[in-house]
Amino acid sequence: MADFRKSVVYQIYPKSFYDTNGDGLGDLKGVTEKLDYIKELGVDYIWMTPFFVSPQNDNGYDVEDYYNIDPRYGTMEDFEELSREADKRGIRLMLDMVFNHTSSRHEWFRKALEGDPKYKNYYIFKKGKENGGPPTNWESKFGGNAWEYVEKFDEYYLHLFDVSQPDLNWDNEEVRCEIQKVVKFWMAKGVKGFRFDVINLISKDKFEDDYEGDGRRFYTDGPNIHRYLQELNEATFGTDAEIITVGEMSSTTMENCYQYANEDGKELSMVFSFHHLKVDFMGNEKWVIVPFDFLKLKNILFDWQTHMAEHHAWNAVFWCNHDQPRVVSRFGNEKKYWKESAKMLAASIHCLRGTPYIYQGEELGMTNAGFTDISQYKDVESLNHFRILQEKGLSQENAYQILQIHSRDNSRTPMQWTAGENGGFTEGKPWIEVNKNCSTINARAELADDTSVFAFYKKLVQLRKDYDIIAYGTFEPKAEKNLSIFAYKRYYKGKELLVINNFYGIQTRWDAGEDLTAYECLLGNYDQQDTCGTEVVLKPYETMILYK
Ligand code: TEU
Ligand code: CA
Repeated sequence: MADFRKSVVYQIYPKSFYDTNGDGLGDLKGVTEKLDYIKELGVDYIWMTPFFVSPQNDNGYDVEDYYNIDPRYGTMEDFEELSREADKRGIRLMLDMVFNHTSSRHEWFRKALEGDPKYKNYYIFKKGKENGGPPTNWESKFGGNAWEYVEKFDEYYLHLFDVSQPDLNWDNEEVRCEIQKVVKFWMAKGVKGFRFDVINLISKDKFEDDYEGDGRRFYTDGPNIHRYLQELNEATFGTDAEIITVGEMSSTTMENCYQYANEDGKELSMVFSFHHLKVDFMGNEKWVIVPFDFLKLKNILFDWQTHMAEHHAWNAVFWCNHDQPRVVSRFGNEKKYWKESAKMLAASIHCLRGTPYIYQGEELGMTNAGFTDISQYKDVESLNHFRILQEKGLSQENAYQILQIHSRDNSRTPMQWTAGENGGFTEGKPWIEVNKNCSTINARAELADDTSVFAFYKKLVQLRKDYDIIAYGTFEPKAEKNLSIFAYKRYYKGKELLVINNFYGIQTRWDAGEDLTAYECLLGNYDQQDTCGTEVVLKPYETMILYK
């Protein structure tokens, strides 16, 4: 049986992974072709972001048909081939299910707009305020009000994301049955994992104006959320012990995650939470430039580590995904200590208690996009906020600086396979520009170099297989107040693991408070570890995984 605690998941954004037919878009055949590469890394699961039929306003997170594959990505035969080939290599597939909303082109929404009452009740239509204007002041995550007016009904529909992504009405039992059907369909195809997109937003509470925020407190971790998840679990994936699930939890609370990801298995296997990735925001506002708050980052991760364990709940641990900037550009130093910091960040997260996720290209140390012109950006959120920032009075130059740091396109530039044209991603014109640094950062070069970032990730994945302490050990925070060191211990069956990371480019000294000579170093990013008695001197961005 699959033990998700001993597994590592590799995330693929198919559009930017590998293009086999020269149309500039990655495709399913491209994933199949690169399976040996993924196998080489040693991961157990591939999470594929949505490849279902979609107008692609939000790169597939706007699903038009849950049962069919977007022809741009390939055919059902291509999917079945991918599934078979992955299986041969012992790799399982995890699909990305977007059930908070559909595309406005989904048949259900089209029928709703035609006035069919059955389908209108699949979505959330409301009258506006008596004095005019939308039902509530809630904001869409992609900017602007979250309600769209439909003249024909003199009503508004809710869209927490783009206007082309109407929210489904989970309070309608028929909707919940439709969702169950979709999950069962893909289970029957042999899928062994599901990631559920913004799943904690499906149960809406009161439809009231929010005078304190953007409305999220009225729909996040809502009143029926646990009931709906338990129901979905019982009716679908809960019947197959081999299936693993992860919920993407937007602005969630830890208390709710104790239940979402409890080992009682009633809801999900694990959760993505994002609090540690808001340490370079101002509150919830991401369209600002502030240096990341290291102490906050550390405290948040340590809190989740400690309390989730106390409540028998399991984390997904990660730095990167298709919505986040590249971690080496964000918390590392891509210019001066690119390799050192990429490895340090990898080790610091992979030895935590949780299932690690690697986002395509992270294992190569890929960096932010470096785009300088709006024509290079493709993401709906980036394009909207570029406009909104300037409407708020920011200069264009300023708006560009913010995008360069926070845009989701930073992680969506194509995989860098070779130093050749377009990084070997496509023989056509890529849908989004390839990062120029593919000449030095690319898979071919790194596969041939046993000191590469790739080689380091591969070792980390293997360590999880070789040392049960990484998967099962208890967690203890260290150096909590230290301003540059991120250190922790794990304990399991009389063994101890001590992970020490320097998050900065300045050498630093730390007293571990215990004899370090008793440890052996399992993995580090420098040839030599400078320890003496209880003291260690950490070089710039140094990491060491010590074991006794
Ligand atoms: O993202 C959920 C989400 O709210 C964010 O990660 C979002 O991109 C960010 O808060 C905006 O600042 C999921 C998907 O991962 C994302 O790609 C989709 O766009 C979104 O849901 C809608 O389906
Ligand atoms: Ca293609």
